[in-house]
Amino acid sequence: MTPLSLSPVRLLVVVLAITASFCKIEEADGRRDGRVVIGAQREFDYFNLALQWPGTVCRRTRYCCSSNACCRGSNSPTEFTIHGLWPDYNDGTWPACCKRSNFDEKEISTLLGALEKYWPSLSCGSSSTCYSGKGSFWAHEWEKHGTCSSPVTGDEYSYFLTTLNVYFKYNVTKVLNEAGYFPSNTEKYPRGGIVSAIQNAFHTTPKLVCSKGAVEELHLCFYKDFKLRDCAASKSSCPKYVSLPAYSSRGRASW
Ligand code: U2P
Repeated sequence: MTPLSLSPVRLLVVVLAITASFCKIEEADGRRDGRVVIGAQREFDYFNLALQWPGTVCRRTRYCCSSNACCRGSNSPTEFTIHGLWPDYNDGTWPACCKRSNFDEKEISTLLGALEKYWPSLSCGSSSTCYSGKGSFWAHEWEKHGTCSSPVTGDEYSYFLTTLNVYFKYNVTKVLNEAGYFPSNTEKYPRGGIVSAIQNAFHTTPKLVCSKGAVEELHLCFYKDFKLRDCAASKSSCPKYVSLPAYSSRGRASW
């Protein structure tokens, strides 16, 4: 029997398997609002370097584990760390899980020290990956975003190296500190002041993402040659005055 001449029963099994795999990917992505284009072949338009603010993310930590950088006590991160380098479309959607390329930590073994420090997981538990079930935060970012970036950033190693290099080139935490914005559990800062500080330093408009009035993420956007461009204008999730919480030790050890 040639692969194309399937019996009706076999055909049904194949259709069910394909449907199940798509459901799994959508579940892995955690979004069902139509903004994710799974397994997209169309090339993306720009990059979004998504940085997270540990002071805000770590406030949600309830239980601690060895993989959660929020649980490192005085060694926990106090600067913006990397969430991911995301390829995006200009229309506000983005591709995800573009190729079957399972994450292999060995490929980035020489980068692990830098990744632990600047691209740490800020939660416990495994993230969903596109095809291989659960994995590390890095596995998730590679399979979901790295495989779609690869026409520009190349293989797994190059994706992580490129992201680290872009992160080092644009030190957002330093810019904010120099403009007088420091982590604080009492101060509120004007959202416009934070945006202006980045605009003045990098001549680009970032996107701020907030959770309960606290800055949770800052996104810098790039053309595909890594020249800076403005992030797409959208309604900010941040109020007029925002906080930049200082890290305070959280969570109960459970490992
Ligand atoms: O915003 C919630 C989650 O959606 C994914 N996202 C968002 C904006 C964008 O341009 N691209 C994108 O992928 C992120 O998913 P994650 O990488 O965390 O799985 C973001 O957290």
